[in-house]
Amino acid sequence: MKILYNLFFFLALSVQLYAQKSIIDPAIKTTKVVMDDFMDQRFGMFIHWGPVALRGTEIGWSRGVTVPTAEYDNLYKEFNPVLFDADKWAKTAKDAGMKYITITSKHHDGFCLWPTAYSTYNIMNSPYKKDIIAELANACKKYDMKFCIYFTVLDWHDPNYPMHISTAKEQDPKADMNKFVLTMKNQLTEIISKYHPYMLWFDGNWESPWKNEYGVDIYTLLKKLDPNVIISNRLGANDKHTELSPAIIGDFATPEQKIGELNMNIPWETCMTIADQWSWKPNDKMKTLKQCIQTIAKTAGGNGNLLFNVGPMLDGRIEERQITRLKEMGDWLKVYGESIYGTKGGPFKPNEIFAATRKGNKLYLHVFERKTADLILPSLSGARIKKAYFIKGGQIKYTQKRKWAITIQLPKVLPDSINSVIVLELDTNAEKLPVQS
Ligand code: H79
Repeated sequence: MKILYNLFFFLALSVQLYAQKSIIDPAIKTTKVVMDDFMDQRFGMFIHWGPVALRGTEIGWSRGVTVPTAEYDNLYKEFNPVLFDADKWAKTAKDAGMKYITITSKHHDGFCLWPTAYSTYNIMNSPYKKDIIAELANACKKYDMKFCIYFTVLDWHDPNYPMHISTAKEQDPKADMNKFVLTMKNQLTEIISKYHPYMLWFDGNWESPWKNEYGVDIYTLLKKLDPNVIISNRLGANDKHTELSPAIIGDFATPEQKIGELNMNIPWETCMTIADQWSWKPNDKMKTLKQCIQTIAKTAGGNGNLLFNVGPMLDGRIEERQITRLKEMGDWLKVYGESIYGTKGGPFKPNEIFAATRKGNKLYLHVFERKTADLILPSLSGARIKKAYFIKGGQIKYTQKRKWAITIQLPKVLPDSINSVIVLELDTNAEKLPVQS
């Protein structure tokens, strides 16, 4: 009896919890066709920018911490990036082999890079007075890049948002979340109708004022404005960034500053900085070319996209050493792009030695290091290799023996010191192979 009572209590509680969390109507969700197109792009540029570049500290987070709040909130009066050249940014991304650009329209500090009618804290009240978002949207069109917009749901600057600093412990009773959400909806309507973004990258869904119902409301509004706009999974209150399910609001998962795990079931995009900080920092420690290339290979190998971040300087330029690094990535992708774009990840989990991607009957092995003379792979569920060769570096010796386990004889020196890609042509569709644990 007691067990039955407990069971009843448990069920009643579960129903209540489930009922509390409204979910998105499946009929309005972004379609698989649209999501497959997004996932085929594989590589994009993230841009974090704003008046904070005048201090070189972290965007949003340094406000009221390393830069006094009043000082931070007045930086826009000096923000005059006269060397901003949207064309150059878009070309930099294009030359890096990137297929899309996502820029911060508004970060946690509340500053708007576009001329919004719903806040005076925007670019038109800086000495620069030009619509940065519009210029970049146009440059993206010219270079055939998809244009995407980042927008955070928390805003430490807006008096209607109840937290006014990152370290706030209590909510301001004078704030009004209904007004705040209305402003947000007006701004997002503006953004969609002015710039027609391919994707919206929401952030900042973890603070206490945010409620799941706001997220449902906003997702529903966005889908009315543009049924195909893609939406990141940071709109639901406290939803985990690395997860996606019908209970989570959004279309793709967003692991941050780490490569997502191999997952064939949900779309995901890792966002990661080229150096340490999201916004520009003088002498920030930049990743090596090896780290950059292996990051994109391991991300694609896990079946995800990579949104690689740069923070332009206060004068509007992206640092030359970063442009050079990005160009080096683009040069690698010019040779090896077929093993990244439009591929699926797996069937092996990426590790420190290699990652795998696949397309049609080809399995691509991205070899990072010659740890042993033979690279031994588990069997491919009965699939047989017909041909094996380096994309750049010629034929390769291999054996496929008992139960079809594979041994690849690596040359003494790998043809590419960063990532040598081997093509295994199979007698079957590599994309259908089950994931190997
Ligand atoms: O926009 C970028 C980040 O600013 C934003 N998401 C990406 C895309 C982000 N907001 N919050 N967080 C990420 C997580 C917060 C991390 C923190 Fe910290 C750790 C905040 C305080 C300690 C990092 C380290 C920021 C300041 C110190």
